Amino acid sequence: MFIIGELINGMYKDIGEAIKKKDKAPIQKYALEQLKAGADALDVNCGPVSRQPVSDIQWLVQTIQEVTNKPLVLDSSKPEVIESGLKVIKNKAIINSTTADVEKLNILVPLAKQYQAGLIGLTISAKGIPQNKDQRLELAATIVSYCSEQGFSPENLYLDPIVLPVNVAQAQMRDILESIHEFKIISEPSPKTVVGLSNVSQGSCLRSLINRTFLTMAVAFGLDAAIIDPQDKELMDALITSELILNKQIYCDSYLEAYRKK
Ligand code: THG
Repeated sequence: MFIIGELINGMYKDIGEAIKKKDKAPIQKYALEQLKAGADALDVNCGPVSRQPVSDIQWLVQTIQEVTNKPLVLDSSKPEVIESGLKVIKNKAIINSTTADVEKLNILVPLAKQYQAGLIGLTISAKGIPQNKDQRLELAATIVSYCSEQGFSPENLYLDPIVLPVNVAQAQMRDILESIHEFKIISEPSPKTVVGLSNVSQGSCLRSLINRTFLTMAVAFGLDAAIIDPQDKELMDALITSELILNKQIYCDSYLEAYRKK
């Protein structure tokens, strides 16, 4: 599993404050702690309160790059914010995200090619969030065919079925999971799949249990990457164990420690 740490997000109070005050220490601390806990990449999101996201994202990218050369996942719904982040990036970039709308694809696919970046494609369009897996698959196929027409390989594309909170969209959970498998067979080579895991438990009690149960199930449906809190140790243990069960990790009595030492 390609693990993307979710914690550098202005929606968190301390990160939001640090961005406002341009205080590097908390940002660099969260970056290093997430990597130490097992993150392969870091999501970078200025959050809903940032008033100048175009410059804030540059400050975040530069601040994080001072302490790591791991990939950065530029998370914004605004293409101008993504482009601004790309201008200062030295690490590998993943664009988070495009939708299936041609206006967005027209901007973000060329940018991904220009910067040799990965691209997350949300299966959403101007018409809103799909209500079933047929609509999800149709939007996924739109994104894949646009990318292949532009010569952007599906191996650099991460399709996201958009995880909804279980407390409001319980009836959709099975479709979301099945979509993960369906996305993998759209093209050859396959696109990759990703989810923003913590969405599933927003507004619920027992958040950590819901997160790790959903992630374990998603692993069984073939999930490639996840935006998660890597500092949730029980979540990481469940993730490692689900990969063990699927024969993606070699068994030994101390497999959890063995995985973490890698
Ligand atoms: N897909 C993609 N990118 C995404 C998402 C997705 N980026 C953002 C988000 N969803 C993933 N990241 C988070 C980060 C935090 C939370 C959920 C998803 C979260 N935060 C607490 C909350 O809202 O309750 C904040 C608590 C606090 O303020 O301290 O749950 O789906 N491609």
